[in-house]
Amino acid sequence: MSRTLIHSQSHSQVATERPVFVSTWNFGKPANEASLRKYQGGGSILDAVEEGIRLTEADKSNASVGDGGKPNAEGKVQLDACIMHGPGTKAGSVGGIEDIAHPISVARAVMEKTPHVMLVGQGAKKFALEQGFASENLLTAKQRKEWRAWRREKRKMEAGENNHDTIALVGIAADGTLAGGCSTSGLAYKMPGRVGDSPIIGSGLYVDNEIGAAGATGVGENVMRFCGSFMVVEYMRQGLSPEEACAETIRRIARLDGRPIEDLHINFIALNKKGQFGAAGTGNGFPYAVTYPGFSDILQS
Ligand code: SD4
Repeated sequence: MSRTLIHSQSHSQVATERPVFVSTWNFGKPANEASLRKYQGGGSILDAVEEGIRLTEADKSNASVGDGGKPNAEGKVQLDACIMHGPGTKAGSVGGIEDIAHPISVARAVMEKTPHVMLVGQGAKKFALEQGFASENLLTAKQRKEWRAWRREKRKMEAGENNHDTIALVGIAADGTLAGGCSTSGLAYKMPGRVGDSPIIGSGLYVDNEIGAAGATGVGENVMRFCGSFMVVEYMRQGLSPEEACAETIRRIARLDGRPIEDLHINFIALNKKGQFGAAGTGNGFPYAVTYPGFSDILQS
């Protein structure tokens, strides 16, 4: 197995100020900035994480998160999300929820208002409606048109096409409290009922308040079989830097999976308790966003 195909920085960088927000892809930057504003306005680190992800969910031009996301094979948008709060290792999650624009907030409500961690499908929607979330059609005209074209062609959507751009966003507060969230419409034109890694605690996201936090994006099937984000955090616990923990997780997944690393299409971000951050991915440079007071930019793993 080639190590050179894992794209990661040579050194994990460290934020000089708190709070710090780290998230996936270019669209992570405005999300991080919304998180920072929320925090600086008096919100908790959990409020901040939720706020940043809500910004991405509300962006109709983003075809892989929230409103405007690509639908499943039957033309229905089914969303996955989870949230974690470091103190007490609290978690909430929704899988395959329909017609609700902000699954991250439903996940938070599951965490805070039920004795459970995860609700799925109709049960998740029923709970959201009871909590006062509005039911709305999340399939935009553009996505409907593209889905119809896809259905006509009966084309298989290949992994690695522009069909999987989840937001995972993790943050650390001034007092060291960690939180994180993850939200996605999942793989485009997925089988109805298919749930990926994103709402699965330990796969699409993991937050350990003693060590750090990690999140994933890419082909969920290649993350959730390995508890990918949990693995990243465990490597940080063993002393690896965030960037090296992400890269080592990818190496281990590739070794166990057996396929060439470039066929896996997975990426991880990580942030440790010291404010060091890093990322790694299997593609040709994975953009991720880092924001803290006085700094906000998109970096390449
Ligand atoms: C999934 N991991 O449903 C998600 C998709 C994704 O970047 O991350 N896209 O498999």
